Amino acid sequence: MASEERDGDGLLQLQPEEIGENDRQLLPQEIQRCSGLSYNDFYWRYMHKNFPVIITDVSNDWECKQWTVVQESRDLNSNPPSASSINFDYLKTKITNCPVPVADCNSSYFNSHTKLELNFHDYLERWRSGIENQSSSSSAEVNSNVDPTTRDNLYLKDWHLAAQMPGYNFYKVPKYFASDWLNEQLIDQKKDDYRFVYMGPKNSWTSYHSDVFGSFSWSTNIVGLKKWLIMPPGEELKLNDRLGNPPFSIDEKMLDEHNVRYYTINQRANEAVFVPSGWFHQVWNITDTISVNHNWFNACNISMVWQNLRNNLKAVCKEISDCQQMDNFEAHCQTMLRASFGINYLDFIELLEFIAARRLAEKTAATKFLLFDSYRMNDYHVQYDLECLRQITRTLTEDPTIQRTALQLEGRCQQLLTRLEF
Ligand SMILES: O=C(O)CCC(=O)C(=O)O
Ligand SMILES: [Fe+2]
Repeated sequence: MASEERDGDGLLQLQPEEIGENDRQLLPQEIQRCSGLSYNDFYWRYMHKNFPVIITDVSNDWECKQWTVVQESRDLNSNPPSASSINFDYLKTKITNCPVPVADCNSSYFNSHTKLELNFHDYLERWRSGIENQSSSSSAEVNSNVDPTTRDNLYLKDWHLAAQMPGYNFYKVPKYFASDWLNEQLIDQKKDDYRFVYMGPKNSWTSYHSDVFGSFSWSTNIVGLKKWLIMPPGEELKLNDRLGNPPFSIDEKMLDEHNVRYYTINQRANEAVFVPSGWFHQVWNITDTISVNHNWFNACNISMVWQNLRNNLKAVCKEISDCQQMDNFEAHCQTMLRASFGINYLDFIELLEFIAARRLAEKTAATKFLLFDSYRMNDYHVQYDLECLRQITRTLTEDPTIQRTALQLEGRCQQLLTRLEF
């Protein structure tokens, strides 16, 4: 697929999809590692096909590179000759001692790691002393009586650092991930966004899951190594128990025993992993690791997010079906949907309205909006977003719940459709 390379100047050059002879939907043997991929190629070959990819060289010029220090090895024959480690002092000077969300990977509560809140500098100190204790005991490891499960295994995750310190530009969203309807709205409205920092010691891990809303995620390692096990949508059903519940944790042996089709990714520093919608995964930090990651959706996966929203509403309604006679049953279900899923029908429609208003302003009033302060869409991109917005809005207007409901959502969807069908 040939693409005109104009991404360098911040212009997101999308062109109509070219369906090639070899673009069959068969799953490739391996997840590819790409460098120098164009925006257009990423868009159609990976994001639109909902297939993972690893992109190299994404964080070379990020300020947060300084969160790490290169340790020169004393052993000249060692391989690799030098490794990076965490620059605890720099982190402390740059970031205040604010409360941060931490998961204890040594303990679980109702199928997730136990959560606690620590002050950032205290977290760093515990991490640093964990490393020191480990290196002082490692030489005597064979004789050591230290039970690894009694050591700290604290994972600082889902930390909204970018929102918390808006003036601290510690990273730059790679162009590939700039078409992001979710954060475009949330950042503008100063609401809780889906931009995160993760930092954790060797052996910290994230349990088996698929991402919030059925969104995409991208994850870039600043320092360290992560191992991922990831499977295409549908494969996860092979692992559910008789009640349909997924396991808390997986490994290769379990996946092989259940004939699950899966991929292993070994993600290094400076690499971004693109995680498609609905792909279940588990992630281990093989070394001390820091990563930046976003969840997002856009024209490519908006219909999957809508399907998830519908399925979750069904589940919520079923759960409280004994209250069906209540006057405001439908409104109550929407409240529960927001509480369990994170958004409800109104939130979803408001997001579509927001993106539609911006794209229409770009098209009709030539107003240019910058995505993540850096990127502009070309005309075709704006057009393509509008076409997808039209399709999803049409789907919404045909949805029985929206038509039936006393929530007055149908009128809003019709109005939006009229604006989009000019
Ligand atoms: O890095 C991790 O621990 C988890 C990352 C993840 O689940 C994601 O980016 O979707
Ligand atoms: Fe995830």
